[in-house]
Amino acid sequence: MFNVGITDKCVNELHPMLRNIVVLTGAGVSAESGLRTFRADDGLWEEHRIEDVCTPAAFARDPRLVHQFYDARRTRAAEVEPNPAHHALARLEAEWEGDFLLVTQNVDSLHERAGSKRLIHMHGKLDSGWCLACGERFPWLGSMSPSGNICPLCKVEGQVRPDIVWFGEMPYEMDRIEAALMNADLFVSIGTSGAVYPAAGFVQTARYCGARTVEINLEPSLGSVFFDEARIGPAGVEVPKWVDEMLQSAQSSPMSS
Ligand code: BV8
Repeated sequence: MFNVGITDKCVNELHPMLRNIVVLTGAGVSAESGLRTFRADDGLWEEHRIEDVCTPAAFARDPRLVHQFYDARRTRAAEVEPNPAHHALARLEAEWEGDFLLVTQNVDSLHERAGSKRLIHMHGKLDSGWCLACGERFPWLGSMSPSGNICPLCKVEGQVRPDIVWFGEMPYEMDRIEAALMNADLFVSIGTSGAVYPAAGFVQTARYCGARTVEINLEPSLGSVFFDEARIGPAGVEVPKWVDEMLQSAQSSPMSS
């Protein structure tokens, strides 16, 4: 592990003030579960152009191609299991006395399958559908391709789209996320390249509002300069270690109410 800046001693010293935690995750936290990231050599964007599969214009132009892209990811996501990083974050949420919010850019459901509850999918979910005829959203399993694409509520055919935030679309629950960032004592970013906004700007907002900022990633992200501490290594190894440290130091100096 390569640890820049804060030593364990400082963490313990500072800990009494670290009540409110916001954690942001990206594709890197699900990589060890067997889900591809976007920008790695074998990443999703190697085979698919964002313009063809991840914009409203792409869906209007060729819904069949977009459904194929998300049907394949929905099938794959159902085949894999949460890894130690997902489980460690669920444990931190369950045992942390202060405020805790997990914001994920991921559309897989590995966080909630590991037990996370205080969770926001800011870019949507694979196992959710959105009917453009009646505007409703609902759980969706399996293929969304034209043949079986019937809204379970209004019964209109062919108007259900993936409930995913595409480029140019507003991410979900931005107000709740902004409020948590402004109230955070600690902001931790895990497994994300920091390439896409507004998520890539969260570290600056948190930092500006006085939070300590930590990055856990396989390599420094594009926003690494904004982090007080970088823990470089696989999330499945580094996140459980970091969570153990946080919970141990919480025990050694319980939070004043
Ligand atoms: C919007 C869902 C209006 C789909 C996604 C400001 C400046 C410039 C551009 C913009 C700007 N503001 C907005 C834009 C435009 C655009 C944008 O940011 N473009 C980029 C390309 C420059 N943003 C938008 O369009 C956004 N919408 O702006 O609306 C608005 C918004 C707010 C307020 C007012 C108006 C919407 C963007 C959302 C698009 N949808 N995903 C899907 O999943 O198919 S984005 C997608 O890419 C992800 O969700 C994520 O957000 C993003 C980056 O992916 P990562 O998760 O970080 O994955 P990546 O592969 O890149 O990196 C993986 C990392 O993990 C690497 O660093 C690697 O080292 C590490 N890693 C790998 N293995 C491991 C590991 N780490 C630890 N352990 C391991 N084992």
